[in-house]
Amino acid sequence: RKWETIKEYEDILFEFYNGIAKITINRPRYRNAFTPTTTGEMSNALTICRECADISVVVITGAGDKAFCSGGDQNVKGKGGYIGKDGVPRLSVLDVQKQIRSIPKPVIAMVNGYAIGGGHVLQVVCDLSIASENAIFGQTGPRVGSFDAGFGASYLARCVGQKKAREIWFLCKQYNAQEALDMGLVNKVVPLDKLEDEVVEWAETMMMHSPLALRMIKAGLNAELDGQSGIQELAGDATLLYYLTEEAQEGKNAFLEKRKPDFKQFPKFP
Ligand code: 2NE
Repeated sequence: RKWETIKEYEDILFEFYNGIAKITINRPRYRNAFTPTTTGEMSNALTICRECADISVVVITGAGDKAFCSGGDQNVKGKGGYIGKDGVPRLSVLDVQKQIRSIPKPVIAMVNGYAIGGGHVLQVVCDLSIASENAIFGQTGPRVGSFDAGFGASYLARCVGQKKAREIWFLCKQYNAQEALDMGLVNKVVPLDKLEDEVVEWAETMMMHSPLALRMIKAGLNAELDGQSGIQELAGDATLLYYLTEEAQEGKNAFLEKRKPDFKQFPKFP
């Protein structure tokens, strides 16, 4: 399988193969911990994934065979957030989480090792997670002076249940891939050397299905949980579909032609 580089970055690899864009956090020296540079680049890549019609499925993973992502890089954690090259503290991984959730295409976490702390939350917010047998999952926040009370708590609880989510956060234990599968944290576990094949197979299966149907079901599943912002996403998709109709075009045409619109010509479905 030949992955082609979409764009060169400092901290991530961004590659394309057969409709699939792969974002790889490329800091194996630090178990793929992220800095503001890493998350800024991920945001940029995800924006490209959203805009590019050739990209149908997004895969997020980590370089090497030890870690998916170990969360925020503790070397640059300062007062108020993670300090970037501009000296400003930020929590920009939250923007990455929001993008993963709102991009109207399936996002698969290819969990190839440790998914810990903010790295664990990243796999939680992906639509699907496929893990290798050596993957290890867990939160560390309360042990290292951090927490993610957003998607990292509420969506986690939706996946594994309230009791288990509280256990994961309060005790900061680590869980192996089989335990993760059993509690509904991931969709499937495969040997490490089969991981990418499995992920590509899942992506190719989804690519045979209607992209608009996948988009609407993702928005619907999110809307149930995301309050007004989730409804806004779903409503935006409804508007997109409405704009594809002759009925919506008639309103605009009538305005531009300075006449009364004739909406009676369009069928009203029961
Ligand atoms: C990931 C884990 C369990 C791996 O353990 P192991 O034994 O396989 O590797 P080791 O020796 O701990 O790590 C290898 C090197 O990577 C660095 C280590 O310091 C070590 O460096 P050297 O000793 O060789 O110099 N490294 C690993 N993770 C790092 C990190 N996150 N930042 C900087 N350097 C890191 C084990 O390494 C581990 O537990 N890592 C820390 C996990 C963690 O606590 N992450 C932060 C959680 S908070 C967060 O991510 C967050 C949030 O809660 C809310 C918003 C945003 C972020």
